[in-house]
Amino acid sequence: MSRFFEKIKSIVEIKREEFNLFLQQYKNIKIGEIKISQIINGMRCLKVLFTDLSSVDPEKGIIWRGYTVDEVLQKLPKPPLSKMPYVEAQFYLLITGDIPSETEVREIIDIFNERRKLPDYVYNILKTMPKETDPNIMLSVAINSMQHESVFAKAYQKGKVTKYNAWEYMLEDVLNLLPKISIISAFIYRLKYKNNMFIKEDDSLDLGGNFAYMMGIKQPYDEFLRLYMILLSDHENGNVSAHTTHLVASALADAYCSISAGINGLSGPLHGGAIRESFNWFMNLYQQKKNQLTKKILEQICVDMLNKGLVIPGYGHAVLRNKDPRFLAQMKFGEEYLKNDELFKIARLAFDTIPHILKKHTKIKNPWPNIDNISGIIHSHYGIDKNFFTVLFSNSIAVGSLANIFWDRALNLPIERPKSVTISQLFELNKTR
Ligand code: FAM
Repeated sequence: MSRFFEKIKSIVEIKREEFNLFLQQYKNIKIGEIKISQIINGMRCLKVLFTDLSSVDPEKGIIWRGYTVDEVLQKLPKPPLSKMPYVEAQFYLLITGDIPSETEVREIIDIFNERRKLPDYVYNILKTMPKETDPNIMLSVAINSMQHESVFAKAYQKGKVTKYNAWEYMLEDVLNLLPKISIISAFIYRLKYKNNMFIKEDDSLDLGGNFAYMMGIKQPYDEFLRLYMILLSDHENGNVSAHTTHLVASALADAYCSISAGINGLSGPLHGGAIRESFNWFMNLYQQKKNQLTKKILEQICVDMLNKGLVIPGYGHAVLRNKDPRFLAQMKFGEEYLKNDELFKIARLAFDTIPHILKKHTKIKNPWPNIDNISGIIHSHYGIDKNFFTVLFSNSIAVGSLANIFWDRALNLPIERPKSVTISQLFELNKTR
């Protein structure tokens, strides 16, 4: 039994007991009220989900297992000569709750390297898909195609899964699947954009380093991939993709079905597509104005957009009420490596200009740039096609979502089934108040 497995086993035993005691004691405590507007408006701010892996503080931003973005970037172990931590270290933190030592990260890297080989049929399926297929859909199909390999699903069929051991089978699937996602993604990238010139993995590299290497993109893109995959790994499990993964898994579906559903959840322009929207906006500004764009012109463009009722892409947030530290971390990377990139210069100008304008519109609760603001500019600087951005998002959310569904099984969370209400029921409820 590996040291990692032993550690997880002991944490699960302790947490499970704590969780059950907590539930017994507090299950009838009320934690809030529900307004009709919240039911209609996407359940915004309703505290109805459970995760122990992270929470979003409106002022500090995302807190992973008690650590802020800056603390995680500072404390997690890093590859030699790297400024960004191992993605494997973030996975370890999310799944165990502890900052790993070098040795503990090494163990995860070795587990991932042993398990990342793809079955041949995955390559064949990808090669035979229509060339117009969206790369993120290709990723979802490839993951689904491996579903019959699920250790959890096979054990369930044989009647071996119980509420005490379900987590062990889920852990096997999570560890088998997570390292394969970047290998599939790199293959899709080369297939679609690089004339099918596939690059073989480098066993000496960590997940982020190998992903960039297999895409054929030079340093420091590996650094950005590590940063990006950590920053987007988990956001309190309530966004569309993470919540979908959790919802599907709640019916005791395996990790393959659950994460491919979550990845499909990234398709919409309001979630996974938001990076592209923001990138397109900056690109249009650049194409229309070239380097003639000044603070004054940009101000006027934004005022005109707001007067027309349009949203400024890459600004605002549903929960955060301060600058998103995930944006600031990417900005810092940009300041170091993209200073002369024309789009980055526009994004910099926008950061100095737009918040002041948005602040004048009191209905806009957060005038600051969000996570999606400059990610596309940085990926594109290293040659990534904008249609591939969502695949990179999928790789990132897989880290947190798979850790989350492992804990769903460890804590025996039940199938999710909220109750719906009709307009007439809402009328009736209102009459009785
Ligand atoms: N530009 C113009 N108006 C904005 C705005 C922006 N960037 N952000 C918010 N508003 C408006 C919003 O449309 C709403 O207007 P109405 O009352 O007329 O409908 C009002 O301000 C109040 O909105 P809010 O409470 O501050 O934000 P929401 O929780 O409703 O929405 C966002 C949050 C992120 C959807 C919204 O800020 C937005 O549309 N931003 C631009 C698109 C974007 O960058 N999306 C990526 C978000 C990213 F974090 C992600 O989840 N992937």
